[in-house]
Amino acid sequence: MARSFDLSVYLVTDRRLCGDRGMIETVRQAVAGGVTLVQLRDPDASTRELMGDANALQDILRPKAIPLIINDRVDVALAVDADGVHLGQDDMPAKEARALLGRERIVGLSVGTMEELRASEDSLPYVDYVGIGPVRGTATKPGAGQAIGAEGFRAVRERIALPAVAIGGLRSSDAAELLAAGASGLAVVSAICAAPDAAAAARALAQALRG
Ligand code: TZP
Ligand code: MG
Repeated sequence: MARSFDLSVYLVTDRRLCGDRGMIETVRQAVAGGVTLVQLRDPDASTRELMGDANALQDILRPKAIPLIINDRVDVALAVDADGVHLGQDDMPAKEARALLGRERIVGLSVGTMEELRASEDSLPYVDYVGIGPVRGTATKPGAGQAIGAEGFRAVRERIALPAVAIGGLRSSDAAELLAAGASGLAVVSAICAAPDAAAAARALAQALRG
């Protein structure tokens, strides 16, 4: 369906965690370390800020053919010609997002619990991958819900016939357990954004995921 993508080292941005280095420079360094996909996530940004950030990220990511996914905002993804969107349970339903974005773009969906899985049944045919979590406790997203652990990840993952990325409180040391539970990769915010050396943090994840 969509263009090819690699979920293994999936960076979700949070500019509040990037410090003086800034979000764009953090992504530049993380890309040098081996990030395979970037999701621009900034619920507090204005539409203009989001578009500006997306354009700046595309300058870094396009030459390396690393997809840029926009969190929530189908309109922004279209306006900047991003590679796709990542939708939460309260965002635009995947069916409508797919109709707007076309077959080529990537549509991801967050599914954290069995209840959310049931609620997603109509959406999954329009989705390319799912994000499952929070696997561990996380301070990055207040209200992310109860941590489900690797076993909770596996239980949801087994019921979805799509690639799945694990998210929430994850570090490179979690890679082996989650790969064994069926993850295609780890989606991280603080493990890279809050790391003093974002390139080294991304490299450690890439190495752990390669096994
Ligand atoms: N969705 C579920 S948990 C989460 C998001 C965006 C935040 C994960 O952040 P961190 O810092 O990797 O725990
Ligand atoms: Mg959302």
